[in-house]
Amino acid sequence: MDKNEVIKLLEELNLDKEEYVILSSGSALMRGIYQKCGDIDLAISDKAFEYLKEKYNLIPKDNNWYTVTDKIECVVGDNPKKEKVGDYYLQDILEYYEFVKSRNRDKDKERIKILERYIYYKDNVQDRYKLIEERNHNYERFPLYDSSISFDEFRSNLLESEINTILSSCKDKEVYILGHNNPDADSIVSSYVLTNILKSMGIKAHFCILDKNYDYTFHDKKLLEEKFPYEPEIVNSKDKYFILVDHNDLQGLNKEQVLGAFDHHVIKYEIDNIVEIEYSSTSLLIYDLFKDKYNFSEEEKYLIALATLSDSDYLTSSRFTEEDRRLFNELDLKEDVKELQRKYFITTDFSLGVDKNFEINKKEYLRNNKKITRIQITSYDDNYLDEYINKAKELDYLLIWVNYEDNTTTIYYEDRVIHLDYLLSSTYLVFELLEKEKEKTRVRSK
Ligand SMILES: [Mn+2]
Repeated sequence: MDKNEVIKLLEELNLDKEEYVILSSGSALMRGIYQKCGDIDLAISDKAFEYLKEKYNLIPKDNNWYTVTDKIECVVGDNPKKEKVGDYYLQDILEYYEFVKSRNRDKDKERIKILERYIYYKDNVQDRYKLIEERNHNYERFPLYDSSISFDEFRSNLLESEINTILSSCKDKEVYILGHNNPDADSIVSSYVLTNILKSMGIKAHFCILDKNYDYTFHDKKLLEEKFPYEPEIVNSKDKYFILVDHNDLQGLNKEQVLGAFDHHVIKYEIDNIVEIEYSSTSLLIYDLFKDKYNFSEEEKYLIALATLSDSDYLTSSRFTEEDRRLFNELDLKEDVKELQRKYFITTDFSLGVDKNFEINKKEYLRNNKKITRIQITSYDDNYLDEYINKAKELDYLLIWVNYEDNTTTIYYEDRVIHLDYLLSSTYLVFELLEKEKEKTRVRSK
């Protein structure tokens, strides 16, 4: 069953939502961690039990468990730790995680990994985005975690083990550190700096790009040409091992070739070992992870600062949090940010025409199993906005139009135009916003 099927089943059951908690794999499914589950387990109250007894032929099993239908089982009198997510109470995710671990089944290994990532990622994002929420209106990003268990130790252990797994898999190998297609400053600097860090640990690391589709993106071409004095090795991907930076999808590589990834984008679940944390740049993430273990040179810090400027739209992006600012300040950039922005922040070149700009600015995303193509336009006015909305309408694309003069954002998606009085350049945050808006409309039309 997928999530919709489970919701349908629960609605048919017609129980008061206050009277039950969805357990086990169903709770992971409802959070979007799993795509499917076999059946649903519910912990129900005595009241719900009385109600179900009238309606169904409950078949008793061990320990107060009952079979309700071939798809639903329930337990009475169990009191699981719970969390409200959307309309439903779900079993606390840590409790479920401990349960899966305790089963100690080989086939659960993949699940455990997915759960660990979710737990780490969820809490982490929540912390960091609280700041953004306060700044940019109050739409909830994630359900609040109301557990009394502290995540801190759990998280740092998890992170440590993920890093160690990646590092130990590099032993006795030549490892190529690779940014994403059409690399930007963050990809290049992350790749360069991580290469240096790994080398200092005795790993044979190579700062590289691939021989195809690895022209520097036009956004950062000038910045890289003038400020970045190194040339990556241009390599063929055949028979090589890679560590990815600034992305975590395979982009044509084989899964076996990829030892791990350091990234600040949403996890795509295409590779196994990922250190993914929401920083405004991967370079800044790498700096924070290794600053106690590696002595960053002044030049490396300078490059990390530039990459962070580029990835955060010169510190204006909603991704640039207070925590990022604190780290950024440690880098001790001696140049004026505004001046750098004037020189290197390249907005969309409208002289290229709408067709060309749609071609070079598009990026594909997979969101809730749906492929979405998004176009991002940066500008200092809205002169061409209508023309670009029309084009997005024609192609059925998501358009994110960011105006850096007025600090406004216009979003077009599926026949809706949304104007925001703040900058929102992160596609991920735009998805969240759109889903929230859609949810609101759904509730209203009920
Ligand atoms: Mn980046």
